Amino acid sequence: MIKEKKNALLIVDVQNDFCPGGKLAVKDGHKVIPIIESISHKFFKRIATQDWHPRDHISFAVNHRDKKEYDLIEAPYGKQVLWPVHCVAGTKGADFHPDLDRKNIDLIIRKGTDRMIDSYSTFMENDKHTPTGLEGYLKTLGISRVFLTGLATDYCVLFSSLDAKAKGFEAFVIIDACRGVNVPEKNIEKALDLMKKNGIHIIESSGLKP
Ligand code: VGL
Ligand code: ZN
Repeated sequence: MIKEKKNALLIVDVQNDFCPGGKLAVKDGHKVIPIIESISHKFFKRIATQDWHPRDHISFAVNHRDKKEYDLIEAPYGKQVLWPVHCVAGTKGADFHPDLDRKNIDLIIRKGTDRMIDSYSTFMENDKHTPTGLEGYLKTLGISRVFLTGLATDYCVLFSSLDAKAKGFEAFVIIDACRGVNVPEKNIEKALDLMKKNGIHIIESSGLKP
């Protein structure tokens, strides 16, 4: 029933650097993988995203003098958190986690590839102006409902869900298939509030139709 042509699964940034042992590890990040694998077959299209930065990327603290990790800077497009070096294009840290089954992925979208712009959302870069192309892919295929999973709940999943909704899709966050950074404190809680306020559905994988 759920494998209707209007439903797509978005697998956000399930990459080595966001999993335990990685450069920007999300607690229990790898635990989303068996859940994603268990529901993947229910979807018409499965899109995976990769955070994919050049080494001199604006979001890396080491690229700013007198700044440290998790400081905020004023970028040309607004506030930007400074991160440890992570997901450098072409490195092992940027690869999908080895347990994620690539054969079930229909499309890969890479984001954060411009040195001067970070990209949390898989639809639009942080300048809120530069598209990734995902909207066109989904709309061309007649997809109207986006189900989100992956890392991190309070960054890329949050901003992707908000943009999905803003672009006219119905958005569902499969919460047991997501894990968050939770920096600053209570950030995951705030993210969930913001999702709900914006009409994004928060569901459990067990609630999906067989
Ligand atoms: C992400 C921080 C920096 C994410 C990406 O995938 O949520 N978070 N880059
Ligand atoms: Zn990043």
